[in-house]
Amino acid sequence: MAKAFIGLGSNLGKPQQQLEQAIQSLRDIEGITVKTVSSNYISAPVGPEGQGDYINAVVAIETVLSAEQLLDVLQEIENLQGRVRTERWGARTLDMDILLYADEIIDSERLKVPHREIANRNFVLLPLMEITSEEFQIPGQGALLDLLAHCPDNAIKKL
Ligand code: A4P
Ligand code: MG
Repeated sequence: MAKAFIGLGSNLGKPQQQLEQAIQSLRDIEGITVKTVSSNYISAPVGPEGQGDYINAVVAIETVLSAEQLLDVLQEIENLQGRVRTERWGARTLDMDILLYADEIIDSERLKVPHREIANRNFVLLPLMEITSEEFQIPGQGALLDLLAHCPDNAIKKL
């Protein structure tokens, strides 16, 4: 059994509902137990201009799936919810990223864990801190509070 953290984001098609539906899909999957769900946060888009604000949240799970199997599941849920991949960092109905998987550092072609942008995104660090602690360690990178102190100040509000 591994503990993992999933980052969710949406800025198209009723974002709050997209997040709720995605979390329900996670609950419905055998081999995944949803332990904690953060509040929703709204923030300005990072990436191409002209896209709407994002709703983000972080979910703590326990799973018997491997990290690669978990990625398959997340991509299936994204596709079910009408995700169309166009430009990098562009608008999307649903994005699900593996932020952390146990305390593993994974660097394969398909999968980088911890998520490679984790330290640059307060819309990931803040919800993660809400459901863990200020001292919580990102493998190889340090404590959440220290990472937040150096993170770009993307306008963000807890809903
Ligand atoms: N991949 C590698 N590591 C991981 C991981 N830890 N979790 C690979 C999930 N996937 C991982 O992802 C491309 C490929 O990354 C996958 O096929 C997988 O093999 P994608 O979701 O298809 O493409 P993407 O999301 O457009 O690219 P990327 O780089 O993953 O974008 P991000 O980092 O997900 O950023 N602004 C705000 N305010 N809030 C947001 O949530 N999100 C993004 C997307 C941009 N701006 C944002 C937000
Ligand atoms: Mg992604």
